[in-house]
Amino acid sequence: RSLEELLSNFQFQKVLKNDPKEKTLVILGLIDDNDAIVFLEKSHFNVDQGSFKVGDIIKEIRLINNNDVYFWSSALIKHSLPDTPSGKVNIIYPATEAHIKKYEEQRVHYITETPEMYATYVKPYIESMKGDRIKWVYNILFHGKESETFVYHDKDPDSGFVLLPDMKWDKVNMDSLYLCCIVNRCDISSIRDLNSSHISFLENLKRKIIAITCATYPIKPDELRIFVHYQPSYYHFHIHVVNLMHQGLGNGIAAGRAILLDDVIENLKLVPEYYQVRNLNYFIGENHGLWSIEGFREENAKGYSSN
Ligand code: M7G
Repeated sequence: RSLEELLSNFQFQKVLKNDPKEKTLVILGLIDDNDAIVFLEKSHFNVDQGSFKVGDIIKEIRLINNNDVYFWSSALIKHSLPDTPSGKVNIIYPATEAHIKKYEEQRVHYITETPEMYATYVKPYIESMKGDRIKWVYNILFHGKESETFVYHDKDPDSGFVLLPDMKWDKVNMDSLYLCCIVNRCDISSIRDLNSSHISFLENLKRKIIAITCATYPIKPDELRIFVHYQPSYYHFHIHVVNLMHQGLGNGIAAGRAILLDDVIENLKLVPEYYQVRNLNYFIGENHGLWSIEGFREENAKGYSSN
């Protein structure tokens, strides 16, 4: 079904999140009795320094007030597709309970995950989150889905990967450049599976990601933030490649979520089993599957009572 058709059948149920800073709105609704999530994001400005004229982008303007040297107004900004979109609309349909929970406004909690907590609760949880939930990943890697947008595809089953535009990027605005690198190998679910035997694999990925990204887009190596998430939403190893200037990703680059790929490599060089032996600190929302596991919550709380 087409995007337009899905949107015209969308029946509003409730607002999941409305973020004034990010200028995003996430709404839950129904399409033919199935849950659907619509994610709306207002675009930021795409400025070409060479030819930018502020008058050209204002369609209508109304003064609110002025005082001394200060003028403030409401305005309608000119937009057109495909080069200057005014927004980005993502739909998840049909949406599962897990999707709804992920996007819903929720309280967050700080977690200190010990290796024991990982073995007892997190690893089994990760196993349960594979299968259908990462179907989109296998579609990309093995079934040609989105292949028309691939920036690069190395098919080697061990060292290979796909580099492609992330769903979060409008593919127009370089300031918000966002690529996703998904590795072909299926044996790394998260950083907990990495050890020193992966160093050359990761270094090779890093080198190629930078070379390819900078050869394809007008961006320099020192303008990229290359990182992984812990916890990620999807447990098949992938790397986020984002313009350093881009802050508008909610919690995506926050301390307690994002870990620089360089830091991962450095840590593995220092301690071969770094990600097996240490506690990992991060935050998760109350809707996260791990937070619903009583034993996991109790173990986490113990860490606080012993301080
Ligand atoms: P993550 O760290 O597992 O979770 O990253 P996050 O979504 O909480 O950041 C997965 C990344 O894959 C995110 O940056 C998503 O925007 C991106 N992504 C997710 N899906 C379902 C797709 C997809 O179908 N296609 C593409 N191109 N990117 C996706």
